[in-house]
Amino acid sequence: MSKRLIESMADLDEDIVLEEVKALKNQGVSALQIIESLQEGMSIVGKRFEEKEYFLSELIMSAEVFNEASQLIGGMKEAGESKNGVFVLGTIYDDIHDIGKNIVTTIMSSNGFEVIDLGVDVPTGKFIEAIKQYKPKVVGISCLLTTCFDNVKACIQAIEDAGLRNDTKILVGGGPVDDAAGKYMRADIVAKNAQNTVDYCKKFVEV
Ligand code: B12
Repeated sequence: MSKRLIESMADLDEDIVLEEVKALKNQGVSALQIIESLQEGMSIVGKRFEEKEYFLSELIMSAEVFNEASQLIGGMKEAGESKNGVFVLGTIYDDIHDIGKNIVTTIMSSNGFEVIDLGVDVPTGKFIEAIKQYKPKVVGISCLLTTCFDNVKACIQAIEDAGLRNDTKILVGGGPVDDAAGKYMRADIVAKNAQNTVDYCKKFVEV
């Protein structure tokens, strides 16, 4: 990881962030490794927000800097040939965070999955409709707010009650979702980053 990139992202120093992303790219560092450092910087932004050193305006600013940096990174190929089946994903209702979900979308597309992105603040009914329509092997639910853990749990329960869980694995992800939260929500797997997501999904597709 790049200490300079982590720190400049945490300090919201856009010029240095962009300069460092360019430098890392020129050194041949992979898009996913650059994103890892940016994600680490975002965690520090989150901590400063919790500690009231940063406020909502800084959170908004962090999203802008991250998006600028992602555009520079490029290299995360857009949709390739979809040979691995369908992956449905969305951010759970009451949650509008979408940076991580969008990265997962791009990486999954470039790894041969047809991604149906339902967007943010997605109600349970929309997940259920999409599962009926697209019959995905894997469904992904993004959740960045601990206050939304119960929404994810309820959504997964509703998918199961609708008889749609037998052929579908459910992956959850997003900063605060750890293994204990995944167990509470009764998800099949918790994915910590986009590469994990690809690895798990490929395994599910193979079985
Ligand atoms: C940027 C940001 C925002 C931006 C979001 C902009 C956007 N377009 O997404 C804005 C300003 C809108 C925002 C708003 C709020 N936020 Co906010 N936000 C963040 C911040 C700083 C970074 C999130 C981020 O983008 N990280 C970078 C990405 C790349 O990482 P990621 O999302 O974790 O994704 C990776 C993995 O988790 C995984 N992944 C993610 N999703 C999925 C899904 C699947 C299916 C899979 C498999 C994998 C996967 O892969 C990704 C790539 O590796 C976090 C801090 C943090 N630690 O996360 C707080 C944070 C999530 N926010 C927080 C809060 C409190 C809020 C607000 C309530 C603030 C307020 N008072 O209004 C609102 C809520 C709005 C709402 N209803 O959703 C808290 C949540 C605390 C908690 N206990 O729940 C955090 C943790 C900050 C903190 N420490 O206090 N926020």
